[in-house]
Amino acid sequence: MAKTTTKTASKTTRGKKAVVHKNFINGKWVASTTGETFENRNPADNRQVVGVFQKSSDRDVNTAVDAAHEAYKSWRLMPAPKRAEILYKVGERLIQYKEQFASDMTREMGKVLAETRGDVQEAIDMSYYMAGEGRRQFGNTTPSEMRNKFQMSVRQPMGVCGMITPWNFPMAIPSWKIMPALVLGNTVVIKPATDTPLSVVNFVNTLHECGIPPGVVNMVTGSGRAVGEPIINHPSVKLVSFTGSTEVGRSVSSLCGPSFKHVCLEMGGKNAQIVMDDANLSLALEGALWGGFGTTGQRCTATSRVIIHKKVYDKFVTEFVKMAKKLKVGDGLDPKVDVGPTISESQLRTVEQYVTIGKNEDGATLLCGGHRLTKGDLQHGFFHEPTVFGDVSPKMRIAQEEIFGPVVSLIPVKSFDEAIEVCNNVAYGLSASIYTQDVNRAFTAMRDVYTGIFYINAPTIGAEVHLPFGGTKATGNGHREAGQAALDVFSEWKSVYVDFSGALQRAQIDD
Ligand code: UN1
Repeated sequence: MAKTTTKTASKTTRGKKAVVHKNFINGKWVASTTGETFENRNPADNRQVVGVFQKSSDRDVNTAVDAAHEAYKSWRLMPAPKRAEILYKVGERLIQYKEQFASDMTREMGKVLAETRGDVQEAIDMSYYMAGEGRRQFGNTTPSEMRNKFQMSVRQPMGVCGMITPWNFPMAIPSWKIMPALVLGNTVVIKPATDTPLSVVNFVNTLHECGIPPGVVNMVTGSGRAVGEPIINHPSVKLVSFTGSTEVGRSVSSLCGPSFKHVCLEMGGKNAQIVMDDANLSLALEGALWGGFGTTGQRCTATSRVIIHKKVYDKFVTEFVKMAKKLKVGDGLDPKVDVGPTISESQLRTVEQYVTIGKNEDGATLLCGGHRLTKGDLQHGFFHEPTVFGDVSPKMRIAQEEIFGPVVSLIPVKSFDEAIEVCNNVAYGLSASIYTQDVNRAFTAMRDVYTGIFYINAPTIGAEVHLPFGGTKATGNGHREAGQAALDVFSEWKSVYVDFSGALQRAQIDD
């Protein structure tokens, strides 16, 4: 079992002591200078305190950034294959801790155990993938125009990287950012989402146990205003990597603008699954159910729209509603449960508001769900029925805006061309998919759908770590996480020219 980071007993919740977790700065677990803490409660049962965390301030951030700045001096000089050995160990260690970390994660953010295991697995995958990059990080060598001149491009690290991470993939997404940053020689200050600091504590503690030197990875918990903004504004932070809402991403971007700080943003989505008249319908139904209600619809990649050819629309709708009604909602620790709670009261309210908006949209029909669940123990959590709207037209708000909850809009279309147009006609561009047996349609859709991720005969969720992750339009600012693309975020190119002719050779002028 992983050693817990701190042992101070705090509040008593149903007879159990809640652990107080500290910040991780310069290789040590330290309390915030504010002396204040906040509670992290289980969204499946709000009476349970999962842990107590530091309510930090800019003073803690400054100490963490200073530590990261200092540690950078030696970490950048450690050979990349040696840095990678630590990352490899992290992957090995996470395998040992997988069950514990998955159940911690279910308790802190609600998704079912199969999914939290998947989240930890994604961090394992990323650890191994980036460990491999310790022996790659290839640049180019290319012939010179001149005699006796050699040239190449090499990656160079940037320094301290600030990271602000979300609650829906509380270990996977931090790993997408931390692992490439580290293998390239950068150091890190991370602020986890206030709803899910425990998963980042678990991850950072594992890095620590595997030998990451003091100061290389630092974690400061607290709010966006008190911790996130000081990270973004600190002059020693060279890059900010943010995953969260488009609204917050916009302000992160504008804070970084004046100093030209690098900023990598992963934001909202309004992902669509297209179902053509020739689709394998049972496969398409299963895909839409998983994509729409997996993680309680709280993935940036969630299938919140299904665009269905009118020839199969009625059949699809009947079956889909039957399937959605059968989903069991409850505590994600219960193996019989399919759909966990939403993350918080305020997220649940947002879902309820969108249900009201949907009901009031002229022409849309609420086909199932639509209510908060309050029976028995569910009253203590933030549960909402899987909800389906039919006859949704593309311009409606429930077809345009990100809801981030268990709500799926079914949109009938008359043709393949219309399906593509509807799919593209939203502000976001993260993920999309098509179900068809026709190879020509599949390839045409692959070419014409303008998103960062595209699936054929699979739902809109399920990206793997060795391909780029991210989206177009309001989803991102042109960067991608994961895969080789992540190396471009966390390093800068240096082109190196070595003239061994012993003479001045003037480029573009001398022969
Ligand atoms: C997210 O949607 O917020 O592709 C991240 C997926 C997961 C990661 C999702 N591997 O669905």
